Amino acid sequence: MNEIWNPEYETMSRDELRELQFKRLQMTLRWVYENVPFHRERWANLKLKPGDIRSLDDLHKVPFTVKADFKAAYPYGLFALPLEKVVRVHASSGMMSNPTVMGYSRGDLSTWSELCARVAVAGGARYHDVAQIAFEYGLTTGAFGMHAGLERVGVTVIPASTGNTIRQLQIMRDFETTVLVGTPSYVMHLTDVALESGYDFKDLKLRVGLLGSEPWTNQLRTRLEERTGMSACDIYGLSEVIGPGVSFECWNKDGLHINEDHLLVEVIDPETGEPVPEGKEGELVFTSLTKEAVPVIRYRSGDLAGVSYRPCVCGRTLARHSKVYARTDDMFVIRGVNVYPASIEAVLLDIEKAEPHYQVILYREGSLDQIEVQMEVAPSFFSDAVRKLQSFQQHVEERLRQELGIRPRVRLVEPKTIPRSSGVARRVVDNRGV
Ligand code: DLL
Repeated sequence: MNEIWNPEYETMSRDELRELQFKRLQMTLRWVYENVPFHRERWANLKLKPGDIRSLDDLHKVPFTVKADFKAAYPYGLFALPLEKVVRVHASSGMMSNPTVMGYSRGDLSTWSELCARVAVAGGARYHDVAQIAFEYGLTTGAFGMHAGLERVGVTVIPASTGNTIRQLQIMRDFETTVLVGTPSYVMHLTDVALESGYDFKDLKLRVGLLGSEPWTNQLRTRLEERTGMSACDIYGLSEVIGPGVSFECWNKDGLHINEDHLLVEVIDPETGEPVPEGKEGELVFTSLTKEAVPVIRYRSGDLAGVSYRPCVCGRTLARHSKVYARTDDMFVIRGVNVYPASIEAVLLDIEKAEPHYQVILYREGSLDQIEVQMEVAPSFFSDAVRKLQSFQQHVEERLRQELGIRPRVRLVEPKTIPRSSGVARRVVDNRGV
C-alpha cells in the first residue's frame, strides 16, 4: 500500500522543509504586498513590511485573515492577479450571504492537482484504478480538485457527481469502480440503498475510499469499511486555502499529513490567538506558500485539531493534524455545557444496533434549552416490546450523559426518517431561535 507520489517533497528533512517554507513565505508576502491593497493597507497601519518577517517565527506579527474578510472583499477583492490571468473560479457552498470566491491561475491548478495526486496515492489509488467521484461538480471545490489529482496519477476518472443513488450503484458495478470519492455520510447512504436494491458490495470491486468535506469519526469509518470492504481514508481541505489537497491520511490512518511545502500551518488558541504547544488542540491557521491568484495569509480555518511533527511510519516527514471533529463555530452550549456533534456520533456508533444516521435537534422548553438526539434503529426494533425499546433508549441516554455531561432526550426513529444529503450531512438543527 505504501507508495508516495512525490517523495522529494513528502519525505524532505524538516530542516530543508523549513528553509523552503521560509523562501516561499517571503515570496508570497512580497507578492500580496505588491498586488493586494487589502493586505498592504493593513500592514501599513501596523508599520509592517514583508522584509520585517525575517524568519518563520516572525509570522505572528502579520494579522490573521478571516472568512469575513473574504465576504467583505466579494467577489474579487482579495485577488492578487487580474481576471485575465485567472483561469478558474470556485466559491464556497454558503450562498446565504456573500460566498467566498476563489480564483486559480494556471500555475495554481497545477499545484492543486499535484496536492490532490498526493492525497489519492496516500489513500491507496494507483494508475490502474477506476475512480468514481461522487462530489458535486459545481462551484464547490471537492469534485474538480480530486478529479484533477486522480487524473494526474493516471487513474480512470468517472465524474459521476452527486445524487441519483441507484445510478451511482449501477455505475459502480458496471464500470468496475475501485476508488470511491465523496462525503462519508453520502457513502453511508449509498450502502443503505445498495442493501435495499439488491446490490452486494462483495460483488463490487471497491477497494479505496477517499472521503471528506465533513467531520466523521473513526467509528463511522469502521462501519463504512465493514459494509463496503474498502479502506477509507480521510481527506481534508477548505476552499479558501485551495480545496481538497490541504491534508490527507496515509495507510497508517493516524492523523492527516499536511502538504507543508505549499502550506504553512499554525495552531492557535481560538480565544487568544496565541500558539498552542505541539499536539494540543487549537484552531488550524493556514498560509499559502505558492498560490498566485488568491494567496491566503494566516487564514483562520475555524477547524479544531492538534498538530504533531512526529515522523510517521509511512516515511512522510510532513506534519500531521488530528482528525477534524469540530469547528470553533459548531459547538453548541446547552445549559452551560459545551457539546460537539462529533462526540455524539462517537457514542452512538459505539452502540450496537444503532444505525449511523442521526440528527441533533436543539429546542427551547420555556426558558430552558433542550437537546434531542434522533437516531435510526433497524425496523425489527419496533416489533420489540415497548419495555425493551424504553430500556434501550435509556441506555443510550445514559451513555450520552456520561460522555457529554448532560442527559439529552433520545428518540428512536425508523430508518429513513432523517433526511439524507448527497453532500455534507446536516447533523444539528437548532430551533432555539424560532
Ligand atoms: O469541503 C473542501 C473539500 C472537498 C475537502 C472535498 C475534502 C474533500 P469547503 O466547502 O470550503 O471545502 O468546506 C471546508 O469543511 O473548514 C471543515 O470544517 C470541513 N471539512 C472539510 N474536510 C473535512 C474533513 C471543502 N475531512 C470545511 N473532516 C472545513 C472534517 C472537514 N471537516
